[in-house]
Amino acid sequence: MPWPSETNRDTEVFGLIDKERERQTTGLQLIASENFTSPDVMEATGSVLTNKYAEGYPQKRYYGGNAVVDEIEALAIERVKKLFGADHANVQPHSGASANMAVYLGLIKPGDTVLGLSLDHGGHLTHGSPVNASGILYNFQSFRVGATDERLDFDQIRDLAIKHKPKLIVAGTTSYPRRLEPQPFRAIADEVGALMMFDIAHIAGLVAGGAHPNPVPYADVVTFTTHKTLRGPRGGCILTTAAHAAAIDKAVFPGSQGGPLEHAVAAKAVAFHEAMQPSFKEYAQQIVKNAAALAEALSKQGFRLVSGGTDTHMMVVDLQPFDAELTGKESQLVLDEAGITLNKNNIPNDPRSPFVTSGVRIGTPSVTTQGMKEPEMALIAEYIATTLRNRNNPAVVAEVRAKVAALCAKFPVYPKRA
Ligand code: DSN
Repeated sequence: MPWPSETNRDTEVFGLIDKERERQTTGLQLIASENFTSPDVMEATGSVLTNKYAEGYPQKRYYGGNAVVDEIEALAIERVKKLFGADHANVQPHSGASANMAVYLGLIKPGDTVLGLSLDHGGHLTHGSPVNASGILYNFQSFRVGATDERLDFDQIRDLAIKHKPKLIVAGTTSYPRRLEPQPFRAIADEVGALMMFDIAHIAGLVAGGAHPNPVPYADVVTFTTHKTLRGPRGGCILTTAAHAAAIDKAVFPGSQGGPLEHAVAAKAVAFHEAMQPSFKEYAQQIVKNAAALAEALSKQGFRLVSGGTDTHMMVVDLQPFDAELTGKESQLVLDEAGITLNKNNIPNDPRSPFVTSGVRIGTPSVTTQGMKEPEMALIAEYIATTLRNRNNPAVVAEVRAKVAALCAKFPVYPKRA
């Protein structure tokens, strides 16, 4: 039986995919949680492995025909253990949110107290937001960044830990631009008898490339996504000490997922291989250097950097000193017109709602993959500032759009199609 695509290809969807490819490669992609995966990662993602059911784990499957899949998943596990120095890995979580929920399911009980960073101060939805299952099922208590330095305040975290006696402390962030030292979290967890989970979704690539401290030796469990700085396929992963391996595996399957996405697992294995290459270290260092250069250039343009700057791949920009009327929402929209993609983001203690915001979040993983360096960061800051200063002047915005396209043309992401 032929597939309909042999005689009547779905030009509608493939036309739209081409359009999206054009958008991604002719504009500046500055969303801190995105990246460009390699052609090899995409090939594995689009492979025949999408056809296979493989509930269970290597050598313990519920379906036949998994000899090859077992080899692929075992390879992914061995590679990621080596990359991060972990005792045990589960490569099946479909996403970071699935990974985090599996950890809660495996290590604590509904109603148990957990300590995590508040979403509006840089935490993640799955770190106890009241609208997320984490906040609905567990008693999350939140810490916040310090009022003056906008950095994690370990005295406050310790006080809250002593007061609330959490079963689990969640370290990790989605819009916090500073280094996350694992030792102080471990010390507090030990003092109050809590387990410690470190969510390194954003910084996994920096950790793998040696550009950020590795929390694996300190944490009971480490979770991450594979598609951000790590530059793999969309998906999640959990690393654990041997003591928690069985509980975590059980919580992923059968606890919270069914059939694993083995095409994604294969693509994760490819990404782990790529992250083990010496060039990935250079990549990770350059992401951080680019972020520092961009932060400095933006501050020269009159923006304020939350916490004064960045040590990582991202920065949160307070728009208020640049223009008190300008919101994150408006900035995101007009920058989109100029071919500059980023996201609106609350700044700590933001007077505006999360739908409007007084800030934007900017990251350098994608532009660094393209090969851009410090000189291009200065241009990007200039393009952002010019667009925002002239947001009511479509001609200037169009001029910036043309400059952005010209810059991107000098740094092609994927080989040109014939
Ligand atoms: N959506 C991701 C981010 O942008 O940080 C977190 O899951």
